[in-house]
Amino acid sequence: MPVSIPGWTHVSSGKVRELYVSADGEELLVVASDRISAYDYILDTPIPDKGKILTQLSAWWFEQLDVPNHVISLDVPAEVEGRAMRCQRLNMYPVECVARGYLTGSGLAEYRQSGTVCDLELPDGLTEASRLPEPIFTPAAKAELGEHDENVSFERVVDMVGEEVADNLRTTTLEVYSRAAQIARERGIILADTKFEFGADREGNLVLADEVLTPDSSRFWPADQWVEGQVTPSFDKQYVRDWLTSAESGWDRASTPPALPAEVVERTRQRYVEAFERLTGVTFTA
Ligand code: Q0Q
Repeated sequence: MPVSIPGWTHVSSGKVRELYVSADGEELLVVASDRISAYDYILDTPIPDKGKILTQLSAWWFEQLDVPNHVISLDVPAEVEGRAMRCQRLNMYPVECVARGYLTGSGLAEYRQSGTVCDLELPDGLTEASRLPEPIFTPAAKAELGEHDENVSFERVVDMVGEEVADNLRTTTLEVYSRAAQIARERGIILADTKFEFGADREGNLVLADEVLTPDSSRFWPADQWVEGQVTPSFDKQYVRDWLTSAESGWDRASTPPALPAEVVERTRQRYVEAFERLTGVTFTA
């Protein structure tokens, strides 16, 4: 049950986040919980401070990026101190704006099926974790909670939002991804792909929204563990994935996963702290 926050009305739950609207309807409070998902399940065991770490990371990225964004303030109600952002309410575009610099996941599956991703021709001979010749825009239509988004062509996006906005979504997505990937790579982290969400303000300007460039909205890989052709370990979730698929967990992969051992929780928390500190250069304080 989402926490009750005086002056704010809860309006929506994501897998690991909650959304509230202000009394005047003009502001949103985006709250990050300590929940973690793996293998499309929301695990029963929280990762302490995960919501705070990812909110502070997202806020840092918004400051690094020279793009209009929806963040108003980190001055939020005490109930969600450190794990929420007050944001400008926008008219959201129904498009998950994904940028990929490397081929994996649904992009790789589509490529193996058709040689294309979102109708984009790619070179022959690509494999798991191949670095793409240049980053690509691979939009998806938003799915209901719990369902996978559906990769769509650029032409489909044009049909959804019009050519000018579609062009702007693609250009801005690729520019922001490339800048962020450069910053991350300088710090030993590969930003394999990421998902942005955009909205329009009252004047129709494109505004970057949601969370940005966190391990929940992106694939973060340790650069020193990347080997083309092999599944690269997730910077943040590999301990959880490895334990869940180990004999020790006894998980059958068909039901809700078991509670995580304290050691897996602590090592996973440390990975979020490490990602935050390596990227931002700031020491995380809970
Ligand atoms: C908006 N969401 C995401 C979500 C459930 C977050 C609507 N600035 C905005 C934003 C943002 N960010 C949204 N709507 C209007 N203006 C974001 C998917 C969903 C919990 C947290 N949904």
